[in-house]
This record gives sequence, structure tokens and C-alpha cells, in this order.
Amino acid sequence: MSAEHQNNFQHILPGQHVYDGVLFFGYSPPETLDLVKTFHVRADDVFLVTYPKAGTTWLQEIVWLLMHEGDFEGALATPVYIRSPFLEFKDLTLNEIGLDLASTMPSPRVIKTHLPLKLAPREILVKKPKVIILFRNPKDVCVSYFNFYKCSSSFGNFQGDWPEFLAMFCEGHVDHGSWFDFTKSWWPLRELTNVKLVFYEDLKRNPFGIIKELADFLGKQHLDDVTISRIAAHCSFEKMRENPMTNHQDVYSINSQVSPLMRKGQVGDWKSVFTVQQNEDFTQIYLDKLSHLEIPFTYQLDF
Ligand code: PPS
Repeated sequence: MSAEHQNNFQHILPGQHVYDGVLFFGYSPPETLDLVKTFHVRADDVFLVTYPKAGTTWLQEIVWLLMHEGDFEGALATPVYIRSPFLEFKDLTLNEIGLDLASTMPSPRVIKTHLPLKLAPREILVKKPKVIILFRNPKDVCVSYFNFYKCSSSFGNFQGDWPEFLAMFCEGHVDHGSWFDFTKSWWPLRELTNVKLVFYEDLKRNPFGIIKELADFLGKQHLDDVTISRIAAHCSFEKMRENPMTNHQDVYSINSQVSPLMRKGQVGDWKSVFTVQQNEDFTQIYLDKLSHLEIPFTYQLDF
């Protein structure tokens, strides 16, 4: 364990390890992370780049449907985590190995990764596939991650309290490492023509408009407004929460009684968890680390 990860935190992730300075759970083992770097990217791939809890599953369902011409029947036949592989994930109980699923999958592939740029497949920068980066304000990310740490055996069913988790998050002592480092690493790529940056809060505010933008970006301008509206409706929080192909209630490692993956799906839930002091401290940490990037995060929706 590197010096920066030698600290007072009690919680140990199952199979916890540090890879190139980034903390991981055992479901992204070192040999998988090695292989991810040399993964063969296809020019017609779509990579979904998100930090955990940014709304990945939502984006996966939307983009899979766009890339498959609004094939709702197909979407309702297979879980989203099989249709859209999580590249660096290896779960032998679930028989889900992202790299294997992706390698054998016909194009167009919709591939999820939570990796910071330095650990992502190198060919992303060479083959220039479409890349969609999804950002969500870090306070809501942190609250969502806290609840997921508690409900998931993959994360060791976290028994600590919120202040402890908040400290872990701020230190980057969580699976997939620092949100700050992840965000800093991908932000400069937003200017590339093959990259689109989307914010969770914008998707929440204007699902039809953002899905239409995504359709244009993905070369799917021919999809009509009726199809775009149907995708938006199919991917609403309420619909995805009741849909067994998206709600992850079949996943053995998630105890939905403690907290489901589809938990609240709101902007601003952080206000019900952060104390005034915690909010001030977190804001200061954010300002110290990332304010120079001027990323337009939204922390509440006014409607
Ligand atoms: S994962 O496991 O890291 O890939 O999780 P991820 O999908 O990124 O994040 C889960 C959070 O996204 C919310 N979510 C949604 N919000 C709005 N609309 C839709 N359709 C939707 N689907 C998932 C989910 O509720 C988690 O956020 P919280 O705040 O915990 O509710």
C-alpha cells in the first residue's frame, strides 16, 4: 500500500489494492487493469466515461438505445450491464467480465469505464472513438457513493458513518480513487470533436434536449422526435427503477433493502446529508483543488 493510502481509515474494500496510485476494490484486479490499457478500441465504439455514481446506468440505457435505433424490445430482453460492459470489472460469481464481454461483442459497442484517463485504454486517443463524459456535482456523487458502499458486498458493506465516508471521499480513499483526480484528468478532452461532455443535472432538467444532442453527436440525427421522447420516457428514473433490466435488483452483491442502485435520482439530495460545516469544508476543498478549471457544476435545480 502506498504512503498516501496509509491512513486511519478503518474500512477495507474486498480485494483492496492500489494501482498506479489509485485505490481499487478487488473487482478491478491489477491483471485486469493491465489488460484494459492495451484493450483494442474500435473506431465505432462509444465510451461512457463516468466517476462512480455520476448516473452511468442512466447514460448506458440512453446511449444503448440511441446506438440500436430505439430497440426497446432488445433493451427489455437483457440487463443493461450485459449490453453495455463495464470494462475494468471482473466478477466471477456474476460471470461478468467486462473485458471479455466487450471483446466478443459486435459493433457498435457501448462501453462503460470509471477509470481516470491515465488508466483508460490507450487506443482511445489513437482510434478516436466517440467518448461521452458524464459529470455530476460531487456532493450528490458522494452521498450516492456512501449509500452504495453500505448496500454492496463488493464494497464490503461499509459500516462506518457519513463523516468517515466523506473524509474517505475527500482523500480519494474510495474504489476508483479520487473524484477530483478523475475529473481533472478528463476535463481537457471535452474540446475534442469525438468527445461530448454531459452533466447529470442538465439531463435531469432537460432529458429530451440532451438526448437529442446525444443523438446528433452519435450520428443518429435520423431518429425522430417520437423515438427520442420514447427513449426519454423509458429512461426516466421511475421507469428505470421498476425495470428489471436496469434496476440491478438481480445483482447478488447489492442489498436493495439497505439501499437500491436506483435510490433517489435527484439533484440536491446532498443537502439532506451534509451539515453546514461539512458543506463549507467540502466547498473549500473543491475550491483549492479544482476551482481553476471553472467547471459549471449545478448543486440544485430551481424548479
Ligand atoms: S454506478 O454503479 O457507479 O455505475 O452507478 P451510477 O449509475 O453511475 O449512479 C447511480 C446514481 O444514478 C442515479 N440514476 C438516475 N438518476 C436519474 N434518472 C435515472 N434514470 C437514473 N438512473 C440512475 C441513481 O439513482 C443513483 O443516484 P442516487 O443519488 O444514489 O439516487
